[in-house]
Amino acid sequence: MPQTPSGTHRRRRLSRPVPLALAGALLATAAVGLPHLSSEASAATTLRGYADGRGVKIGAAVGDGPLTSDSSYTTVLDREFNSVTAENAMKWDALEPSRNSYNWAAADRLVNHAVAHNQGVRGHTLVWYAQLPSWLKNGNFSASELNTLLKKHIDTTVGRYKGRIYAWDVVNEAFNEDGSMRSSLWQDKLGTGYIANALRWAHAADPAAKLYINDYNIEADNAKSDALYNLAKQLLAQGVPLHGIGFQSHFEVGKVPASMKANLKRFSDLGLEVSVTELDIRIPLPASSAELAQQSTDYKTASENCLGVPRCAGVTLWGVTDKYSWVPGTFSGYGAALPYNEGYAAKPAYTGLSNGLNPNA
Ligand code: 9MR
Repeated sequence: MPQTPSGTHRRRRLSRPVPLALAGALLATAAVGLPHLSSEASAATTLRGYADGRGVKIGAAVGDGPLTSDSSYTTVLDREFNSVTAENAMKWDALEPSRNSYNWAAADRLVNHAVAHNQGVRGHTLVWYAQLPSWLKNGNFSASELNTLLKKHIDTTVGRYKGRIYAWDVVNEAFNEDGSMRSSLWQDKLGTGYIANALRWAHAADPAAKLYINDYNIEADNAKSDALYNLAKQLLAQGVPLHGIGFQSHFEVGKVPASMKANLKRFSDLGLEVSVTELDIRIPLPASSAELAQQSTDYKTASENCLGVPRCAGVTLWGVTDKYSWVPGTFSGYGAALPYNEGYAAKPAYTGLSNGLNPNA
């Protein structure tokens, strides 16, 4: 279980003879610093403890609301996760709501929080069809203007966080289910070449960041993942700086695809990193105990499907707790998709995920 009592640990320290000033300092720390003591005490058996031990990331998408207002949330986030992704704060509509007027506050808050808690940051996302500011979406820009705007967006955003973001989802959700390219502002005006350009610009802005193409419903071997595989192969052959593929992994309980591990492996065999980037496993509500048990198995299987493949960089969940998950708002009648319930109790899914990360489980 993730909760670990910290009292014993503290009392033991204070029972040693210590100078008065130091004793006072320790008492003061004990009064305000309980989460720190408890995170140290439980480090080996937390999700992040297991992930650190394997040299991989266990991440969570973080909303600015809970980050700034819910201390139970940050306690779990900082104890259990060694990586964070901005759920919305680094999307174009959040960063540049009106043209040339930037709002970095929420994105900066997350990056600063991560640095303070020794967490890596995955950047999400630079080029997407959705969450574009209306000045951009409705601006009737020419192809050459759009190219300039996209380059500026990438230079500015990647440049700002240079050295502090270990991986960027450069291109998000570029494909249709049948493997054709999805119609978008970028695809329609610039053609598929926007993908290589975006990757090159991002690489110039931060040569150390791993650059990803990210999508959903590509976890199985299917028409969409085949199309992405072919594009990835082409980009690599052209020397385009593509370093990884992000498998979002928004699953329904009992439906982790049987071909997931083999499918991730074929990308890894190209020399690419693979990451699970947005894992959640939704259940029709109310969730039965059998479904919660199946969800636990699914979390274990999904995480092992990545970690069992060479070059798996880690697993990120799309949230921490059912309290703030995007699932019920999008899939009517579904929810309970994350390892913590709304009251921050660890669900069976926590144990499944933990066992998936623990090489000795
Ligand atoms: O979780 C995000 C939600 O708060 C936003 O309203 C939504 C807007 O499109 O985006 C959600 O995050 C998405 C992510 O950026 C890309 N993959 C799918 C995620 C869930 O919709």
